[in-house]
Amino acid sequence: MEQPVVGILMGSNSDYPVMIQAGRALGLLDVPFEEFVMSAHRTRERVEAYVKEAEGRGIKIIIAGAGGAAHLAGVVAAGTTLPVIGVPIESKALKGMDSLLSTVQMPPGIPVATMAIDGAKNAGLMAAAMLALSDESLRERLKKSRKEQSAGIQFKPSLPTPQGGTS
Ligand code: RP5
Repeated sequence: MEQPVVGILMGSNSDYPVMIQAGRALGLLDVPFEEFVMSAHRTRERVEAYVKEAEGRGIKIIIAGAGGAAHLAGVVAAGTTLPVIGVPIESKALKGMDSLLSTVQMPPGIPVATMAIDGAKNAGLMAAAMLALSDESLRERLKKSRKEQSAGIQFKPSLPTPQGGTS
């Protein structure tokens, strides 16, 4: 198996239905990744241990998704100079506004590149775009997938078109 270059972390198993999208996006572009559940609050030591050795194992980018008082991405970013992409997960009480603000409002000095609420797919694509800066073959795969995406955007009427109408 290829050495993972992207680490996908999430605060809880309940985040997985969203965070799976990051892995799917990377997988479709043949970018090797690894995924773990660990929480800035509930398993702080696990997060610290992961962050400490990630770079040495060849990880180049970390994606961190969490909901509520979402500190995971910030805590990860505090422990490494690897780029960290944050995914605020939609929460029950505040619909993800808590997660978004907790992730995006990093004080100057420790950046977290924050995606939209539940924006895990874009997190995967952003990681791929960063890696593509120094990987020509990945850059070509990314361009091809953009072209395919564009070709798939077409008007598909869900209601009968009025007579004489064109689409
Ligand atoms: C956060 O709390 C997790 O990232 C998750 O989004 C949220 C709720 O976790 P569970 O109570 O579902 O485990 O730490």
